Amino acid sequence: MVVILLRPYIIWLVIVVAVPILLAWLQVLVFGIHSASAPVSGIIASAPNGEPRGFPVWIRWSHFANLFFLFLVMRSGLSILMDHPRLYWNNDCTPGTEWVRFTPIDVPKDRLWTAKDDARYISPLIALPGYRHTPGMGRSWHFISDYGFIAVGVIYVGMLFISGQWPRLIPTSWAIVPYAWETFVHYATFHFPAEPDGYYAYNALQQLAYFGVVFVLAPLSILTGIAMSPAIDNAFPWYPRIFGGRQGARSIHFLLLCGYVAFTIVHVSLVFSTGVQRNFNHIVLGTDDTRSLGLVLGIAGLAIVVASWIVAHVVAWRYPRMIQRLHTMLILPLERVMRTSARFNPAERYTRADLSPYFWANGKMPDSDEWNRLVADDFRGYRLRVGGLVESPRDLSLAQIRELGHDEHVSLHHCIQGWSGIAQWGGISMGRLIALVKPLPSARVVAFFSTGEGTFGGVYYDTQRLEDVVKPECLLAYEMNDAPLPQVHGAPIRLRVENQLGFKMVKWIREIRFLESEKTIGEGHGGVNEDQEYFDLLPYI
Ligand SMILES: Nc1nc2c(c(=O)[nH]1)N[C@H]1C(S)=C(S)[C@@H](COP(=O)(O)O)O[C@H]1N2
Ligand SMILES: [Mo]
Repeated sequence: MVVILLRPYIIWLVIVVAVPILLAWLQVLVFGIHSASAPVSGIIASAPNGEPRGFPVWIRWSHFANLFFLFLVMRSGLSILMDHPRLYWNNDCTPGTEWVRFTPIDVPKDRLWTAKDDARYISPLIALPGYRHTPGMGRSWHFISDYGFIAVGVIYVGMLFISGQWPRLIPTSWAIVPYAWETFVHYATFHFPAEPDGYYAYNALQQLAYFGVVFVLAPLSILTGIAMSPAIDNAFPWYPRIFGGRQGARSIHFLLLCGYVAFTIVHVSLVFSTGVQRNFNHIVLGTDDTRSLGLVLGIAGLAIVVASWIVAHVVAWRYPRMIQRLHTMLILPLERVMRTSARFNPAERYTRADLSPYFWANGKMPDSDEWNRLVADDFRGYRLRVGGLVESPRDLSLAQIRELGHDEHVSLHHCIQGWSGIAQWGGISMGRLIALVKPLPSARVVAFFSTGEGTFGGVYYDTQRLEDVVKPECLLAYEMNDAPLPQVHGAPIRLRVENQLGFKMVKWIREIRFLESEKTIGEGHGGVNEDQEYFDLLPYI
């Protein structure tokens, strides 16, 4: 299966891996091997008194903490990835245009195939929490461990500079490039070089690899992660474009994961093949000797890491609400800024020239008698009930809604599963409805109830903060791509709220209710997905 998926890329893999090895062999055959030792880039971190310095306690603990969080990040990332197991370089996500996919399924053309139908099973052995359609829990874990990963990174890089140990990692001369090549030639042709004592200095290739992971891979992962956020992409449309759009960022985010995995494999192999006891003593005990204690404690540490995966998996399914709350709590300050600062108002700049030729549909089509009657008379009998904490409740027909006005925008849709698409949406801004029904001062939250059901049954509903629905580009849409809203996309009326993820945009709306709090409806978590699948209440990211 892997080979089948990789087939179009074999040529690239060959070029990237085989060509340098070939060149290395060629060089050795023609010029011979120069020296038996790997060139050190010339910098040996030393203390002010000239003593060489090894790994102080902060390096050792941040190494462990980084390992701990990075694995949680990678494993939860895999869960999210498999919820839309296709990667693209275009914003449209048209099936067939993906550059790689992790599903054997060709999207059927003769029937409705929703993005949720397309989600895959992933084993909890490799992903957190694993199983099917779990982006809520996957995201909670991903973000919770992100904070750990970022905090450790900030402390580590800060200490690197404060302690003066930065020349360990950061090259100070271009000479490192030819040195690194020489080292590579040694390894690639099995002339294993005598290593510098890694406790004090690295060989040039090693230094470049560590530099790359810390100063290229990690920051790029953070930046491409941010570029998938609906609120960021809408407020700063230039930002995701740096990475080729939201899907470009998503693809790069995945390639960076491959980078971490490749690095880990090589790093661990070399740790074990170049004096495992000594290497473990360096990073675990901070001593430069060959006792076995470091290895023993190191293996125990790795056991803790593996145990954390099992614990995280169990907690995810036993106490999902706790994880959802922890995620909410940690993200709260950031969310407040994104909701209240006008800097984060949607300001997308797309035109009709950008419209996606394909737009994934999601969710369960309604199938109730009420719905079937509505469809049978072409929605002439449709009434939108607007009530709750308002001065003048209304029952609006489709014609009356259209009379309220026409607002429109072209926007990039961000689904929590990972796909996106650009469409034009026409309808009335929520502002117009608010002017009509006049919410009472006590109204803080707006709930949207659908005719359709949630994935696990029950009414599909979701809620918005009042601050968000009065922002530009929050629409009750009755039109998509200049035509009446198609049934699969939410006819006759759906919500568009462009600074948030797709699941907040209730389709097939039958009722809008103004409330003091979301806690009084459903299970109290603010939406059917929030109740049943632990999605975030305010998904700006
Ligand atoms: N009633 C209802 N509304 C819904 C859903 C649903 O399942 N039922 N799915 C949501 C999700 S997850 C997304 S991404 C968008 C998808 O909108 P689309 O089907 O027009 O692409 O609708 C949202 N609104
Ligand atoms: Mo979605």
